[in-house]
Amino acid sequence: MSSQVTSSVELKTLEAMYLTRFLDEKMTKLARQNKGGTFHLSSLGHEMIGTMCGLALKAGHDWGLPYYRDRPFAVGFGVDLKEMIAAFLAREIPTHSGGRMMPEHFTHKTMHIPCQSSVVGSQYLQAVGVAKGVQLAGRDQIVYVSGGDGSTSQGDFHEALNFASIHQLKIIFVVQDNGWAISVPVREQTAGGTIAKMARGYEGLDVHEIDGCDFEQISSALSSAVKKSGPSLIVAKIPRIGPHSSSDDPKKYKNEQMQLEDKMLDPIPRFEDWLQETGIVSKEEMETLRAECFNRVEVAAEEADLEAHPDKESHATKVFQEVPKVDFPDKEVADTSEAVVMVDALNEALREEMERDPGIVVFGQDVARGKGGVFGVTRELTALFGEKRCFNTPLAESTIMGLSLGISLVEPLKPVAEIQFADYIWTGINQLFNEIASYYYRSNGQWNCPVVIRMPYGGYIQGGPYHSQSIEAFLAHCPGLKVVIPSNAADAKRLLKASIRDPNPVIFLEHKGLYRQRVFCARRSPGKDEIIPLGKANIVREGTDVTLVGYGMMIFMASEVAEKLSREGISVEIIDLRTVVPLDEEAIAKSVRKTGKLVIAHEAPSNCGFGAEIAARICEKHFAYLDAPIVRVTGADCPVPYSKILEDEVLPQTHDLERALRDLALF
Ligand SMILES: Cc1ncc(C[n+]2csc(CCOP(=O)(O)OP(=O)(O)O)c2C)c(N)n1
Repeated sequence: MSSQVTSSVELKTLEAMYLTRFLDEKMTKLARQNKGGTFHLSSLGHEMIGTMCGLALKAGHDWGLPYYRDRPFAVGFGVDLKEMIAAFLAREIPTHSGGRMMPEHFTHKTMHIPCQSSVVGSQYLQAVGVAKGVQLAGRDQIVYVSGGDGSTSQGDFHEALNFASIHQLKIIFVVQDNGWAISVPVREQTAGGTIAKMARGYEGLDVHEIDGCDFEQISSALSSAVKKSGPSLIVAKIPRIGPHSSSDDPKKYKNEQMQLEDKMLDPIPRFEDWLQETGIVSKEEMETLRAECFNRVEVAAEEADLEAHPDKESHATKVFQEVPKVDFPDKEVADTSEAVVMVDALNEALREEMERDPGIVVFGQDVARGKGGVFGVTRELTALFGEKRCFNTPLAESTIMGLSLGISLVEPLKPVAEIQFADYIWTGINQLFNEIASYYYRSNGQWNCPVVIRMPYGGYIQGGPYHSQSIEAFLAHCPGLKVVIPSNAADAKRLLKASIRDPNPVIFLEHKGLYRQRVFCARRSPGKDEIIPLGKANIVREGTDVTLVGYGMMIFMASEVAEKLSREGISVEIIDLRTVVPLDEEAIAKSVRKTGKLVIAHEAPSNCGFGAEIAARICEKHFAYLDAPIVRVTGADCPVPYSKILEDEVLPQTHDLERALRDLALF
């Protein structure tokens, strides 16, 4: 480095470190003044490693996913001071979250800072997703992600290193190891005392173990990581000076000597001494810079305080992004072509959409090449569209979900991921519920996650407890997710297309028992441009005596029953919801107004099942139209067992539906 350049980098670093320190001091004061923000996480001790990483990258070009203690990165990356303080005060500013997120969870779309959450460790897989997206899009951008030593105990951290190493992604992982996770010391957190030892096992990952308060060590590790085309991990040892947060008292777990030792390691005086000793910056220059930085923070705080608080009427807005209205004649077009089963209709939908939109990428376990998924839904997609657009992931559901989120942020990419069985989504549920679902809301509409997650679900195939679950009620309970369940081949194709074109996260549940069901489910294949808007139920059969509402397998079974009952003079109206979120409540209400009687059917257990939600809504708003109690026909409140004899007892059967419908009709 020439002395000219060196001097400029070092001065910029010092400036960013001062700004960070003064921000922390100001925020500590503001937290006591009841101006909107009360919770503060200081970055004292972390200033040098964070700011230097921010300064090494280009905001708006490269990507930053800094964790909550990494305000230094945000300052180095160039986030506006006023905006940071306004976010701290929970104000309604266009960037960040508009008061929806705690202030240290940075986000800024144009600067390429995706919306960070409170979940320790979840950022790593999202960053890997962004880096994979960058690689797929053929861009020359670097992805930075940071976390504390505690976060490396999360499985997501290891999944992220694994995926980044397999795919040789251009990503820099920075672990800011301050030796503590709140009150837990690193010896109780990490076998071997440092994550660097373990991480060296990931082939293709460069690991740098450095003193995170040493300018030269950071410069050297960073310049190597920035130049490398693959992944790097920098483990930077630093002190955490002071409490974990404004709610913590370090005296409960650090004695005075330990606290003093942390202070002695303060990177600011240490850097100042070094700059003076080397003659790069004089004492006077430093003093001038320090005073300037102090003033800039003071001015920014005054300006931030002028920003408005969020409008209380906006509290439940931006849960979903608006979808442009589609006008589709919801009628089957007469066609003589041969009927296709659901699995083929889904494969056609994927092929046609991938042809239409080159941004679509398909991934999951076993989805690629000859196998094409354990049910064959993604067959031939790799052959048709190449390895980049249909690829296998490791056997790790959290990876699939975090990857989906990250890739979806790299426009114009559109992830369509597969979870092999809905029963296995649980290890990925943190990324789905805590991250993907609320992304649009948390970022105040700055970012959306246009992901589609396909999952085979449901019983009646002797799949036992782990290949039979119907999980729609869990999913529907989480705000921000759309949940789609087709009951026949034509709907499956048109709904999958609608899901892919939707800007919101959509969970697409495919009933395994219907995949190859021909008698009831096969349909002529809909045309390329046919879609069904999500949230539009289908009147499968019109009737006047009793309404049956269901989805998936229940529609097939209820149709058989309704046919039989019609011969006894009982007229059943069947409503296939097709999507449980959004729910076509009006279609149900309209039918109940006509029949006065309602049976709700699903194979999931009754306790807190989706039927309870439908029943509650109808009772709340349409009670006056009911001529009889609402009846639920559901699975038993127990897991789905393997033996056919036991499974038949647990899952609703046609005779259960028949009894319920007949009894209610005669009520
Ligand atoms: C998944 C999860 N578990 C627990 C918490 C509560 N929590 C917040 S910060 C923290 C400690 C994190 O320590 P570390 O990763 O070392 O970072 P540091 O705060 O020391 O910088 C904990 C337990 C959380 N936010 N997320």
